[in-house]
Amino acid sequence: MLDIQDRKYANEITAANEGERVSIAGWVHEKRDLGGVFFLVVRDISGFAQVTLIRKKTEKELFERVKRVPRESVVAIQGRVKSEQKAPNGYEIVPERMEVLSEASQVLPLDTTGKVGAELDTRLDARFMDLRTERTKHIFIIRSHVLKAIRDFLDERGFIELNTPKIVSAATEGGTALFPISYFEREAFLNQSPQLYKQMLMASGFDRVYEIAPIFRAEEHDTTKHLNEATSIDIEVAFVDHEYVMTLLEELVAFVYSKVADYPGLAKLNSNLEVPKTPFRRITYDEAIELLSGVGEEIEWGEDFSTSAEHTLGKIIDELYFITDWPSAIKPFYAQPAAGGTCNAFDLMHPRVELSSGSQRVHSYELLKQQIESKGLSADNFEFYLDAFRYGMPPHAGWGLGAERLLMCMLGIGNIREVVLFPRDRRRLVP
Ligand code: AMO
Repeated sequence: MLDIQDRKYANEITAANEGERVSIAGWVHEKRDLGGVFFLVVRDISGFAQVTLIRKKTEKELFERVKRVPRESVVAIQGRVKSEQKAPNGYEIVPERMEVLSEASQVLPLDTTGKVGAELDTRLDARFMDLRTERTKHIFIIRSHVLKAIRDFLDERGFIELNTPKIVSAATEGGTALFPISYFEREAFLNQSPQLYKQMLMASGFDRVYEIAPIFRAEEHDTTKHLNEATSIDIEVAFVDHEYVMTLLEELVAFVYSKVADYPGLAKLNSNLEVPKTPFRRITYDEAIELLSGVGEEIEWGEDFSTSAEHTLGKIIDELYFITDWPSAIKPFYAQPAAGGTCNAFDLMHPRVELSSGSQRVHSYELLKQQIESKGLSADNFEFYLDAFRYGMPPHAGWGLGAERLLMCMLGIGNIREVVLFPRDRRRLVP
């Protein structure tokens, strides 16, 4: 048995290792038979290594075994490094031994070289295999970099990362979009947002918190921008207003773009990523309506923007922007009311889709209770939350940013499902 624990990654070897004996392990990406010469391309997470066999020089048994090994089988190969300018990373491996660690079935669900395209559904059904393609692999490496950049940014600014429950008793974002679950003898729900909990934490003295966690929305949408299980990046900050958290949000988004722009694998995605300049443009809800009416799209005051209105605005503005001064009537009960029926809430928009919403929150117990009731909700269901406002609650503000929306927009990806490992939507519960 080859000592595969001592293997080298494809990108750890260079022409400078000429003559050294190395072991590599990975998947059989491609096989090319040129008669007298046979190339086997082995893929690992770092890239590709070319294994070259010359019929006249290679031991016959090894030559035949390598030739027969099905594509996508997992192999370990030991051999000598030889410099070869035309090969990936400038070297090839002249093999001495090969072990097939796991033989792949002959008919593959997908072509991992990306030469033969596949429908998104086919790719998602065989996601483990789709992740072997360069494009998909880089999407998820970028996703990891994005979440790390966000944590770095917030940690640097004194935030604490906390985790709130995902099994809850009450809705936060309006009553319809909840997944009920049976919780012993009671009914419970999967949480739509950490909203109530992150606000309760403001009464604890933890004055800068964040959470990166799943949110569950039972919306029946079958669109390219909705998931039933999404990842929300939520923050809440005490002793500040909505303006403060908007600045934080635009700086965070610009920072994340700049980190992704520096990632070499971005080239595999053909995205035209441009790092946005801060501050982002701000328009009020009224100004948005005016812009829309200028192009013949009519919105009534107090109505949310439709997808088509969002697209029209996106075309007109064509950069990241905030919509501010929303009517209280269409924002949740926790948004702080302001003059003229508006509230201190905002949405951060990408020209394609909404990325985030947030607000300054109501921190007065009486007003909050009143707002809950004025939305037709029962204050009794919110007792646990309201309690936190009775014994010293500072003013506070925060936002929720959709991780998948951010990724899809930043990378120019058409369908949100592409940036989730195993997406949950109206039709998809497996894999
Ligand atoms: P909201 O409901 O606007 O606000 O959600 C915040 C952000 O989460 C993302 N998002 C989704 N992404 C994919 N699929 C979905 N079904 C989905 N639903 C939401 C979006 C959205 O902008 N509690 C407030 C936030 C706050 O005020 O702090 C909230 O949840 O990117």
